[in-house]
Amino acid sequence: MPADDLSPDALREALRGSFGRELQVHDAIGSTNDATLEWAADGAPEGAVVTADQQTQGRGRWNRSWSSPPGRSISLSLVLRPGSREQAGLVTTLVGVAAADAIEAAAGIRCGIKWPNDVVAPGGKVAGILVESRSSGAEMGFLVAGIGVNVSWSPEEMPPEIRAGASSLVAEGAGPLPRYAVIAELLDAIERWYGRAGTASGRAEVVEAATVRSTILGRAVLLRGPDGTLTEARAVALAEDGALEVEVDGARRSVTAGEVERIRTED
Ligand code: BT5
Repeated sequence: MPADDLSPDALREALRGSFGRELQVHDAIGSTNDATLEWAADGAPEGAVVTADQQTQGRGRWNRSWSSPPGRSISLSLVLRPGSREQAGLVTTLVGVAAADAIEAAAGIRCGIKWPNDVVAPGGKVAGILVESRSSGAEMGFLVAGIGVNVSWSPEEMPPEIRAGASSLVAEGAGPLPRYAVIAELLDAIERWYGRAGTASGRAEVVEAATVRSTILGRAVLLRGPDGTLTEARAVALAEDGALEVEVDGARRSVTAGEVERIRTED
């Protein structure tokens, strides 16, 4: 049986939109993204959600692991069936904006977004996003958006290698928070931002909201490419498609994959 604050009935009652109406709540699971990718391949509709009290094989990007201990965090994955490539391309960006909005609404904590997929509170990363697909070729397929949120995981309980960069909602000062309430807020926010990303003017709003929350724009950064290459750059802007525009030695470049760290030089 899932923990009380993940009761499917409480969660269903708290939902406001259509996302989450198709719902699986597990006690323990390998990765909610894996289960959702399979379910989507079997025809799960847009908005179908898999969540779990804990993951035993939670994944980050590039085969890194994501920790989700029992009772302490939200592990949630959602099926999306975007109507256009433009909407699909903005999913990581809009889920980040939605997660920051939901955390602010549910817990009163102001979060920034560290491009492309980290939601950071003043004390560290409180949520991470992993968007995956299994479709190939020209056909528009489905996406699975996975989100992990540290809710009541206290830094003292975290392994040292995670504690250095991580925080949780309760550690940032939120009162006791039932996870179903945060999930309902999250799904509502994702549904709204995803809907906006269906139009060109709405996509501009997504990029504007992500720009306002960015922790790196205007800063000197170290870019790490998917192949591990490191480049010093200045983060300049977010493009319409969610790419990061940077300047390297005075030349403008668009970065679509990788990660960034701020460098404390002249900033
Ligand atoms: C992410 O990867 O931030 C994406 C995390 C996505 C997790 C969700 S949970 C539901 C769904 N099911 C899954 O299996 N995954 C998704 P990345 O940017 O690669 O960050 C991973 C790094 O963050 C790790 O190498 C650790 O250093 C650190 N980390 C691991 N667990 C963490 C946690 N709970 N809180 C903060 N940092 C963590």
